[in-house]
Amino acid sequence: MTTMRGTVVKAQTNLYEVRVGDEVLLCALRGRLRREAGTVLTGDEVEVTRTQGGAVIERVLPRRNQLVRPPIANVDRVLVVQSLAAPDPVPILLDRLLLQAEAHGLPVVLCFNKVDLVAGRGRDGAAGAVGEAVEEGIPGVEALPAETRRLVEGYRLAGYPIYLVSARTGQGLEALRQELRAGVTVLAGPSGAGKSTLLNAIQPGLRLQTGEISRKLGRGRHTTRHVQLLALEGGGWVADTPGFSRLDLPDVEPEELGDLWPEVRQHAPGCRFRGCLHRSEPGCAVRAAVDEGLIADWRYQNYLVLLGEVERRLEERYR
Ligand SMILES: Nc1nc2c(ncn2[C@@H]2O[C@H](COP(=O)(O)OP(=O)(O)O)[C@@H](O)[C@H]2O)c(=O)[nH]1
Ligand SMILES: [Mg+2]
Ligand SMILES: [Zn+2]
Repeated sequence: MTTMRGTVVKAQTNLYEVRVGDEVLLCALRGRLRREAGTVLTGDEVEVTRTQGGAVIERVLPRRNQLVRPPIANVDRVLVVQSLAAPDPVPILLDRLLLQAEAHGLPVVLCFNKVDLVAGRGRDGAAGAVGEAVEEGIPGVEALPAETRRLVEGYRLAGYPIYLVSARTGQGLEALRQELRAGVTVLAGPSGAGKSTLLNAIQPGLRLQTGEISRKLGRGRHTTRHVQLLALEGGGWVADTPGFSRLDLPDVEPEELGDLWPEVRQHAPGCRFRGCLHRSEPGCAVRAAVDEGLIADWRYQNYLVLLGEVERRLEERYR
């Protein structure tokens, strides 16, 4: 009996769509896999064999990572979508969302949407060539209002790949398509940021299930949500359900918070003391980096706010 290797693109109750090469097989589970729920997730790499009636999943290969909401395995990146206006970005909420992604060990791509609503209000009054992947500097960023520029540059200093796009005008979408063309992408971001619109603009015909709808489903009698991977024409897959709607802090110790904060993580090895919280300790390389403008001051201030929150949570636990 030949064993084939495939990827689960849709998990239903005891029935799975598995992509094997160019084919999608509807598979049942081999008996021993059937005993507990969640043994097979969308995104799982599996071994399947054909049977008289169809095909069965024989084995699930080890997962690289996994999310609970939505239930999905082997995610390659989280595309965090944040609108530059309507709704306005709230940086510390975005920072909390990024912490969730970091805590799951997932690479983040940051997408600022609705650039059409703010471009042209910057210093020189003209929209520049926004939409390039940002590596050195941010093309077009000078066309943005100063406050938006500070926001975007803070995350650039953090090291996140950044895309400035408009799902409405199509600005910047081609570069974003390129970024998503391999592997599995899960979207995240506040309601109203434009996740559904963006995905439909990237590939007309795709329909991202909105956060609103999935929350309603989640409250219903059958709380199991069936997440599906949608194939992008240029390659790559995107989950049809956004993730990370909760903004609670990951369960970390105070001295671990910096590990989840890329620009703190980058500079912390230079601190004089191990376990430095980067607050007021002498010889702190993170504070030095803030003073030198290598870390955005507002990002550092948000780090301190969330550090305080982690500490308070710890105190309450021992009270
Ligand atoms: N001006 C503008 N509006 C947008 C853009 N993208 C989405 N929208 C609008 O923002 C609202 C929320 O979009 P939606 O895709 O439902 O957001 P989601 O909750 O993140 O899925 C809708 O009214 C969209 O038409 C954009 O690039 N520019
Ligand atoms: Mg939506
Ligand atoms: Zn330090």
